[in-house]
Amino acid sequence: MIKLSEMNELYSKNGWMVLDLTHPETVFEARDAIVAFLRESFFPTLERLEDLHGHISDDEAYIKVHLALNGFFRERQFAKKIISSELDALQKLISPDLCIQTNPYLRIARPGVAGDNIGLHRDTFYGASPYELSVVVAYTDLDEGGALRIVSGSQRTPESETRFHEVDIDGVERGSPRHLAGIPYIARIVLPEIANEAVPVPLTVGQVLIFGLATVHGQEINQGAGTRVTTDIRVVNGLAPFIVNRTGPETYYTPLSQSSVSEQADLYLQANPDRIINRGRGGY
Ligand SMILES: O=C(O)CCC(=O)C(=O)O
Ligand SMILES: [Fe+2]
Repeated sequence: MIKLSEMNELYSKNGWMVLDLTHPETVFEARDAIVAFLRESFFPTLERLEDLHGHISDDEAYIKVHLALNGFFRERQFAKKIISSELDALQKLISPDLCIQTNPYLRIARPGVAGDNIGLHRDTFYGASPYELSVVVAYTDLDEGGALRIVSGSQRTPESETRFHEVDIDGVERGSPRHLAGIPYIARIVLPEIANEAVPVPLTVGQVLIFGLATVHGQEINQGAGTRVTTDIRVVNGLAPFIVNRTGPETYYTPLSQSSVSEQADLYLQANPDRIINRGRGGY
């Protein structure tokens, strides 16, 4: 179990850390519900989520399963349950004022299928703020081959030195089902000399990987034996200055927690709108 002071130290040094959840049962419940849903809707003989790729016959079936699972995950509000159960640690790491991504993405990466991944990148390539964090929850154990990779300390490297090239992702059209399921149609991938510095971060179910969106991360291809099923849940300080604007719906973030000081300040500002100096929480 990692201590809070250690958590801050690791984050300051590397821009990421692995956390053992204090309530891993929220993740086990979500994992079991996902398996039950897949058995009922698609694959009656599925036993372990790791074996999902063996049941998916082709890309068309993959897309269907991916979209259905994304919908199921969102509808059941698993992200909110998991993050809420870990509120203490996250509030100490980030702030008592937190927002959570309203509709996080569920990733399914079959072993050996490059098109299931978005490659190594930092989300600031796409306009994310360096204040935002990704909390990656694993529903399958991920060994070195199946794990996401991270470039430690890359959050401090200027964008001008973090060069990327754009690649078309196979079978993903703008507005297509896969695009809507969280795969960009054009991926911005770091150049090989940066990708080569990335190290795998193995996870077991009950652990989460937390990284800032300026830290280079991702997976080029799942080289593990099993399917990778994860959700990356954005969490951000509710008072973060969104110096880097992101386009997108107003509802990208939902407020999750607030200090009483911020609550009272908000009430003051509601009563005195002329005093509002920035757009505040989740104000994309
Ligand atoms: O899980 C993945 O494949 C990508 C996750 C990611 O890029 C993120 O959390 O920002
Ligand atoms: Fe990312």
